[in-house]
Amino acid sequence: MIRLSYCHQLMLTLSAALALASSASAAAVTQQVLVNFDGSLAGTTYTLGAGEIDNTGGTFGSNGSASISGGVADIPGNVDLTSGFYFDGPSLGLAGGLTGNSWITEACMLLDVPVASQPDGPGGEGDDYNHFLDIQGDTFYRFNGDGNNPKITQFGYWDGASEPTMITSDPSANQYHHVALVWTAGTNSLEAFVDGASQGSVSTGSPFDVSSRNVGYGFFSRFLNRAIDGHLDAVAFSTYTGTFDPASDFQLACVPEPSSLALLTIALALLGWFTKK
Ligand SMILES: [Ca+2]
Ligand SMILES: [Ca+2]
Ligand SMILES: [Ca+2]
Ligand SMILES: [Ca+2]
Repeated sequence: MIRLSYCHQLMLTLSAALALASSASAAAVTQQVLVNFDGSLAGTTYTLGAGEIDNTGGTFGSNGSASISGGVADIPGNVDLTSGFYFDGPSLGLAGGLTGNSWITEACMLLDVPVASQPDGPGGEGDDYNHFLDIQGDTFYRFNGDGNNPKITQFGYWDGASEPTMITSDPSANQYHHVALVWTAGTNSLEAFVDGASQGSVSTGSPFDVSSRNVGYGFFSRFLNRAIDGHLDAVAFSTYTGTFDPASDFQLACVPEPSSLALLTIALALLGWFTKK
């Protein structure tokens, strides 16, 4: 069963790779930050692993009690709400900043507990949020328990005067999901995706307000709080020109990696299969 399951995963990976290789991307995508958490943390300083990218000149790093093990980042918001990863947006050096460029921010995220059980801050209703994608302070994909019991999953942005939001279905716990926000600068619109499927889009016609320099993953990097209780297998931030196509333009594929126990089981199963021949 496990061997078939792994083969299935391998086939999915191969077909995804073939699809990427054989079809031209609908948009011209530039990878700006790509982190698989194969690097290392010393304090809050992240050193890139092989094949990883940080076009901010090395500002990608951690905060709070975020840690890395086995290529996966742990975001322990249940014990430290200041935990997460972020980079300095202006250090990308993009003319027009992030409001004036189209971009894709994405993560492979696993929630350790369901959305309804994600941690709350100690200060009452107003801090009952967990941001998993955060772009410069007022553009968000988050869990919101402020007046919502149970918490809702919500994305949107504040443009300085109004804040359109949409509620999406909750990502299930204990399995990886691909989560993404896509900004189209030409129309000032924000679209959310879960596992490649659009969750809708919002726009006020105006760009998002920039109240912070930071682009965050797993927490609210504007105030360095509101962390999730979960794990991140990879995060990526890219800019693009042309028309975004969710079938080809995401940079992360959240295929579950087999655990070392699963790999050992596969190895033993293969050994048994070969020795019977
Ligand atoms: Ca609270
Ligand atoms: Ca609440
Ligand atoms: Ca945890
Ligand atoms: Ca990883």
